[in-house]
Amino acid sequence: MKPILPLILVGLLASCGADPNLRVDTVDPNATPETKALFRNLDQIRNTHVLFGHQDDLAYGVNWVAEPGRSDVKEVAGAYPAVFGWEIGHIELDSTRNLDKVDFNNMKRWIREGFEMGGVITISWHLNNPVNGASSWDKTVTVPHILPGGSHHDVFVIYMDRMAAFLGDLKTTEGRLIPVIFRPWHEQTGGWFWWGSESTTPEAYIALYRFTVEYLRDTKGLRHLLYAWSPNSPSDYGYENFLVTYPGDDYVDVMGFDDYWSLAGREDGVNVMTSHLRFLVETAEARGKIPALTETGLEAVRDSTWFTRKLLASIQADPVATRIAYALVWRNSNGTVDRKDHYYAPYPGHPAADDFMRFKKDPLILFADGLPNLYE
Ligand code: BMA
Repeated sequence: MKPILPLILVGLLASCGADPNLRVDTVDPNATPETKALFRNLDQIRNTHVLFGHQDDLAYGVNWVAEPGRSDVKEVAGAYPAVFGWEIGHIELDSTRNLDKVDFNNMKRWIREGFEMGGVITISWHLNNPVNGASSWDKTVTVPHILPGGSHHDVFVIYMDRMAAFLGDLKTTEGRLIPVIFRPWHEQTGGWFWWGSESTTPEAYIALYRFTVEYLRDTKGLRHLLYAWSPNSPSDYGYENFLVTYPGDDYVDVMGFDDYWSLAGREDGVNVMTSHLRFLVETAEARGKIPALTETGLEAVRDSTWFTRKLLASIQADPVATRIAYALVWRNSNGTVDRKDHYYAPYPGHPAADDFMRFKKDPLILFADGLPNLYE
């Protein structure tokens, strides 16, 4: 007789991926109770749902800027996103607005609003180059000069201090710190940022990432951060190289990648994305990390069924792939004050609006209106 039960058990364990002896804790062992709860709850909820996220959702949309309560996502789908992405590039310059002209005081308020809706806050940082003042999209070799002992370390520390002050000021009206998934140094396997593959070695990159975590956690004592690490799409470098720039299990809570390419029209795109997500989930689970599709989208949503037939289809095609915690699409730039046709969620009247409503209704997908309490 075949040993059916043990096989089922082995199968179950394998499907959960993780080593049963794995210690699963946050990078910051002293994180606030709400931050630890967010980590645990994201890890739970991903077994049954995928949270939908949108960058800069409350700040502006394709046809409006800074109007209270507005959100392109809500105006099409009837609910706010479950994950709110924000960008703090230029906080390091002491600027009042970020690199996309979003006022930082407004951003703090919108972050509070998103949190009070029960949503998840994640923050990226396209900071300027501390050595030459150029933008993030500068390829000068920089990282060795800003690490401890480097010629521009002091400038970098000023940048970090300003950034940390902003993060430390994200509080509820009662003064409780709002948990944040901080996602610095993203897309480093792409060659376009000064911390990217054309300008750093994996060793320097890892040192930079670790310095950042240690500075925020140990020097600044910030207790409300989860740390996300997200290289580019594995299509760029192959699965075998995914962990080459991984800062290590002690430095990462959320493991993801940014992928705008797989679902941008190639014939086999859905299969490619499914395979990437499956790989991501298995890799993250084996390390006790939370897998997430940290950035994706199709610019101007040029395919009217992209949300169901590309994004949702690629997640649903494999039960392992469905165990990502969230998928976030990028911002809906306002064409009059910012880039034209640079938007990733539909707005009312857009050809992809109906499909986006179908996406919202799928039982797998959660927007803010369907969230349980993630902070308890
Ligand atoms: C990029 C683009 C830029 C923007 C940056 C930071 O991918 O959207 O226009 O400045 O993100 O938000």
